Amino acid sequence: MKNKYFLIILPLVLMFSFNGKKYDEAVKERLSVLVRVCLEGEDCGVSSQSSDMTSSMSIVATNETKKVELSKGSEHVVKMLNSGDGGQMIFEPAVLKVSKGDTIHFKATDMSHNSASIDGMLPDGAVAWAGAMNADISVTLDTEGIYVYQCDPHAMMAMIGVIQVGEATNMDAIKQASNSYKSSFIMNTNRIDDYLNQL
Ligand SMILES: [Cu+2]
Repeated sequence: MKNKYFLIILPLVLMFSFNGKKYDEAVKERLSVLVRVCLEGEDCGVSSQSSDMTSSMSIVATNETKKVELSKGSEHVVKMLNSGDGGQMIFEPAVLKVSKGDTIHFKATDMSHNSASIDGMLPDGAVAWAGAMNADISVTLDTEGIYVYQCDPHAMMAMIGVIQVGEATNMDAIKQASNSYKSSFIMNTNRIDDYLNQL
């Protein structure tokens, strides 16, 4: 009886030990291939990983939005243009940071534009404005917060501008209002987000 069990168990023990050995060898082979590739290959291991990280870091750095600095003086000029550095149908500069009580002079440099504040996109209690077509208009901003304005005939092309007076006290309200406002844009759809991100 003992011999019978032994004959059954022995092959099993041998089989397991053989398989175990085979498995260890297979792992060693795979490891040595990895080590060899990493040591001999030029585009392998730490160096390629670090260059990947460097390039992705530089992408992040270039995507970082440049913040607009406070404009000096108490009077600022914004041109209404058919074409500018930032694209077609554009206010220049489109993003301004000024001090409370400063005056903005909108200049009808190119034809067929105006400057008008947008309902719900200026600070509470701020005075709205609506310039005539092809007309310069000067606006004094006495209420702190963010103002978004547009050119009426080119609002759908996102011909808009943003002015921050003092602190950005109403940023949350402006961002919320911008969600429905920008849904009417048929081009330059990222403009309002881009502009607000510069503040
Ligand atoms: Cu316009």
